[in-house]
Amino acid sequence: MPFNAETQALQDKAAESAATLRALTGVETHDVAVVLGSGWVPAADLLGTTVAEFPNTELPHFSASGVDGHAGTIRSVDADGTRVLVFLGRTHLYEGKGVDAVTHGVRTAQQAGCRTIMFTNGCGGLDPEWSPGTPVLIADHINLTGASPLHGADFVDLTNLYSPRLRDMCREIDPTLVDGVYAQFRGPMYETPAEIGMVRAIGGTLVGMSTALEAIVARSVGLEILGVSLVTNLAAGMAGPLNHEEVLAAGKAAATRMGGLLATVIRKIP
Ligand code: 8IG
Repeated sequence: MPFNAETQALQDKAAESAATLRALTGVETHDVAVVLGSGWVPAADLLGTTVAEFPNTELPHFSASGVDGHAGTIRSVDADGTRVLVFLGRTHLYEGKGVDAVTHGVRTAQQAGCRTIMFTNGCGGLDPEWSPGTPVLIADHINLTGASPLHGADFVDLTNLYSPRLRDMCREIDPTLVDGVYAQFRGPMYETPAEIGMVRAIGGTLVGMSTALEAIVARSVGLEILGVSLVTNLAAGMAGPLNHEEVLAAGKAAATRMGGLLATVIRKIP
């Protein structure tokens, strides 16, 4: 895959990160990357046996990541022989570090050998039937950030961005899983009710602050993509104030269930 010069420079940095990853984990090639977003961290322990774990700042070109000043963590997991690269936490666009910081982990996963990447996130839902804790397979996205993570005249096709094959595998495991269309906003503010009205009008059913830009880069480097959202709240203007404890409990139970789903899908991927 020939990259333009600007993109190649980013790929080279990611190759340096991947080289240090190999040294720190002793794992020559990772197969599947998993990015765990808000509320998904309990899923990490269900994926397999932890081989190594360290702050992402141990790798060159990773910056300490934002939410509660916590550095993100990288974990190498052995899932019955499938080597899984788990990112616990991600860089968000609203942190102001730019699109390249947001997507560096994706490029690193590809340089580490991954052929598949699974994005998870916590988000708001526009379907009133989706109570807190409902998992939704991302079928497509709408990028409302006003940003692109690509550089130069890089005309990347985004049809079937979220792999129909991987979504089918998920539904074989859990037939109750429904599809959604994820609208990424820049954040960090939540939407206004009017903005949620706009999202509904243009066909979005999930709102969040991640994933779309990362998925674009994942496609541009040839990764097969799975996206799973955990609806943690109804979108703005759709409900009264939520019971925070209820939301947290629903999220935790769902994350455990979703950890099982991801663990099973990972083992099904050739
Ligand atoms: I959790 O309602 C979570 N993340 N943009 N809107 C946006 N991001 C979110 C939301 C939400 N809930």
